[in-house]
Amino acid sequence: MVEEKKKSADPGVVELLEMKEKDETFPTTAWDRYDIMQPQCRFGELGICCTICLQGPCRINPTGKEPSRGVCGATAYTIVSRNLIRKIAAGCAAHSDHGRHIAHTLKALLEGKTDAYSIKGEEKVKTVAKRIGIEVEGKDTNTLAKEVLDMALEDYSRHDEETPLIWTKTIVTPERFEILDRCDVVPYNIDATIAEVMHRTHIGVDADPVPLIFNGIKCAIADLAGEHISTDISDILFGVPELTVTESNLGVLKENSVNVAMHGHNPVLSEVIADVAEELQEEVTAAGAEGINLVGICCTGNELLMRRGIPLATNFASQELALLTGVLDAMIVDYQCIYPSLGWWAQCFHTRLISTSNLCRQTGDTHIEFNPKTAKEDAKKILRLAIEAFKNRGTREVNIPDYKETCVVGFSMEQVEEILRTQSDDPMQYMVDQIKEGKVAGIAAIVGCNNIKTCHDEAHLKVARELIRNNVLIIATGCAAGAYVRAGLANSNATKEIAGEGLKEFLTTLGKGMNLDEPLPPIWHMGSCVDNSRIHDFVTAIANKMGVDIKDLPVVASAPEAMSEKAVVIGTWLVATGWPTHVGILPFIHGSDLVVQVAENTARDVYGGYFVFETDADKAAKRLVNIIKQRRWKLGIGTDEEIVYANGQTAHELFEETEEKKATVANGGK
Ligand code: SF4
Ligand code: MSK
Repeated sequence: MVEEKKKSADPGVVELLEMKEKDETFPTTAWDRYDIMQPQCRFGELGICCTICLQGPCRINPTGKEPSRGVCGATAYTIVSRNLIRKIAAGCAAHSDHGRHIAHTLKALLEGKTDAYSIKGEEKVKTVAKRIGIEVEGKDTNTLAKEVLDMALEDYSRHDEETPLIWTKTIVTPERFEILDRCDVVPYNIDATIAEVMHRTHIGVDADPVPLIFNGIKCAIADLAGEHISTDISDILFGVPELTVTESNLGVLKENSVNVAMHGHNPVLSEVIADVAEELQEEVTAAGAEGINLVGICCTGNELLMRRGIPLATNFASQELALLTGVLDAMIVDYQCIYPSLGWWAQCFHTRLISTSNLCRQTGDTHIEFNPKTAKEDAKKILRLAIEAFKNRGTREVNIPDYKETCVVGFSMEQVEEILRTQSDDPMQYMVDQIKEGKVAGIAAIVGCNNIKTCHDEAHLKVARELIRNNVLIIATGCAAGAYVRAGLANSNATKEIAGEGLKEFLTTLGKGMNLDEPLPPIWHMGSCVDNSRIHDFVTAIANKMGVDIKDLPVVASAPEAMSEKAVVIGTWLVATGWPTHVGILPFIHGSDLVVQVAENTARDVYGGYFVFETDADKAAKRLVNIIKQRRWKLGIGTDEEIVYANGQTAHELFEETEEKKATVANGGK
């Protein structure tokens, strides 16, 4: 008998899925549809199907037999590279458009066109202004914010090709900027870079995989800028996240409340919803409910969790199941990672699916277009729909899984510095010392999505646990962070139960420094997808303090359950800024050995970062621990413990062999 594949590591999700199996009237879940989809197209998986022009679809025979070229003559490496960098461009477009929308909201505020917002991050205005070279002295907050805004918008619209993006030049180490500049991958305009990828990949333009991939890398650097702009301006508008203790998982839904889930990525509307919810208490009471219970899903959820302690109900893969509880009265969606199935799921329940961006309409939705000028009225209108839906719940069975975990969140860069400052006037030096002493062996950024191809959340948990045991501090964002807060890995118990001795000591000392009775968690939740900029800033600050580059630091990145095009672009800039980056789902590039070689090896020579493709989470975790040990050793801070690879070769031997090869190449092969 074939053993059924485990669907989720979250017991609440498993409980709901089992319940769903018993009732055929429920709509299909992503897991059902994945099964129905089998077998998935092998050409697509390998990235060797091309639909760029209408002469296609063309697909290349991966065995080397005909067809070896598309109708136009494109080979596998051209097709794979073009498909890949179009994904990068799509990811960059999503992040940077999000940044633009936040910037436009700040613009509306500064022009007096909305009363729904204020500048909550006054200090952040100054720090961003200083970083990008604006004179701060003698200027009031609004004047400075306007100057920051103008420079941010200029990064989307500059025409001088010689001037690099401000949000690239001012956020990377000097050495990294030089590497990027040397490789000609420093963008001058975010939108123009996306356009360049789309142009270059049009039929009959670039067929050479090397410039194609370099163009993809340039677009990924533009993406990092777009993400950073999103984070900076969100912090300016909504405040910089601070340590907050709250709870997460489906058990945060409340039977007797009006439950409203906010799902997507952009906090511009959800922040206003949170602001006005209490104003409707009378209407809520009249409807027979105890209150409005706001919860989050995916990255809008992460934004609300970080800034307001609003609980995260669930993450990407399990979004449909929030409706299955029978108590979700409204699901408010902005954009990105919204399953198109939610429209018909909502029709099967009493839940109102409310779309708020004309970019992201759903069949079966109620659309209330969000407008900064009418944000408060829009927010109330939406909440009143939820109250109406509560009244119409009827007699449907309530199934709220009894699972929720305490989580400590809010690890913005500013908060991290404040925590470290409890130990030293030079916070980053303290962090560097902890790394040098080996209490913190290294840092792992675990990011990205869920992917239905693998057991929901399981790879996130496996990779993190192994790293934590090995004294690696985890910084997390997106649905990876969503997995940790729901599974109880983002609290002090996780430190006490699984952290290695050095890491435990470090986190306990910091907990005491913050006047807490408990250690800090071993996983520092840094926010949403765009907040990978915080991850970049933290590690860049360490690199700058050490006087090295990220490529020299004992750091690794991992997207154990990567799914979206945004994950592809994030992985690409991580590699291009020096991170060894594990991906637990095979991207669609294995139809070209050349492209795989570039991702796994050539990238390492050029950028110091490289991809590690490994679908087995246990193996991946061990490899990541080894990479950290190896980098420590190369930096001269390693212990005497030797790293031995599966082939019996030691790290010292491998290093010497690599150096020898480099010398031979430099000698012209002699
Ligand atoms: Fe086929 Fe070339 Fe058109 Fe792609 S661009 S669909 S390979 S003819
Ligand atoms: S929501 S992009 S599934 S992290 Fe940011 Fe989660 Fe990935 Fe969407």
